[in-house]
Amino acid sequence: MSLIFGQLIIGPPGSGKTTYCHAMATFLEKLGRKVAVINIDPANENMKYTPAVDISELIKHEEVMSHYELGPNGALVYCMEFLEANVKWLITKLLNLKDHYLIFDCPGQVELYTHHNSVSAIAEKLGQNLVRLCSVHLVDSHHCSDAGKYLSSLILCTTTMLKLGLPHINIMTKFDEMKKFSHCLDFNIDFYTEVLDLKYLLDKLDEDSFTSKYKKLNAAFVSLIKDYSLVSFIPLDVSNQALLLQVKNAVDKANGYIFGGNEPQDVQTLLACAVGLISLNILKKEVQ
Ligand SMILES: Nc1nc2c(ncn2[C@@H]2O[C@H](COP(=O)(O)OP(=O)(O)OP(=O)(O)O)[C@@H](O)[C@H]2O)c(=O)[nH]1
Ligand SMILES: [Mg+2]
Repeated sequence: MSLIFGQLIIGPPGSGKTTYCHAMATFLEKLGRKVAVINIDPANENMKYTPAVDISELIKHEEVMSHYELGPNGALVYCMEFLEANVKWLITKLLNLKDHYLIFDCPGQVELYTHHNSVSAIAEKLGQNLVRLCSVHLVDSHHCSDAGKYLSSLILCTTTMLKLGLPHINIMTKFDEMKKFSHCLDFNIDFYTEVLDLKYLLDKLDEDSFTSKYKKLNAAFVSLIKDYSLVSFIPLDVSNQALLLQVKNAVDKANGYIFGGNEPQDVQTLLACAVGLISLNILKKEVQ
């Protein structure tokens, strides 16, 4: 039996998951890969891609809300539990896509990845059926503009990685937007993407009238993140081919796809990557 490889795209609401799924699928297709996007976000509205499998064929978010008189978050939890209970439905659909690379567009409710068990149970079941997944956790780069928000992103990433237990990549999305708030950045870009010495972040938290109230708590969080030392980010702007290539390479290593043989490389795409790399370096210089 052959393995199926893929990515589970997770992250807070609006972090860019659906946009990423479309951009990464298009990028991989240009490189010659056969890709299927699987939508498991029952509240997904504006999909630019056509999903090969859509959870709304199984259960509808609005119907759950009205039938059980639940709010949007409660209904999402119900839908994920329903998908877990009917995981065979999903597996049967995926087995028809054996020669495809899979990209899963997931809901943006972070508790599903930090506390609830259904998503990790579904991923585990897929793993038992030879689907090799890497979780790709998207965080909006806007969080770098505030020390407290950045710290909460680091905690979110660490908790999610530990809870899901999958090979994991963190992505800082909307990197093209960095220029807009570069005046609010306390450090250079590498500090945020490589999660450098967090002692400096603590100093910034102490300067803020709100976060300085929680000195001991901040220090405990920072020491936890340092002890696990699991978090770093790959920057991404979906319109930059070089950055998409960087993400693709990291994910291919993480889920083991690179060991599955060669794929044709489209020359135009590789050229666009080179141009993208130059524009990234220009952006980094502009922001610093
Ligand atoms: N400038 C910029 N905007 C982006 C990028 N990626 C996504 N966006 C924008 O971010 C907004 C949210 O994107 P979505 O893809 O809908 O985010 P999501 O995580 O799927 O959102 P939910 O499903 O509601 O949780 C949209 O307006 C996108 O156009 C990027 O790389 N650069
Ligand atoms: Mg979405």
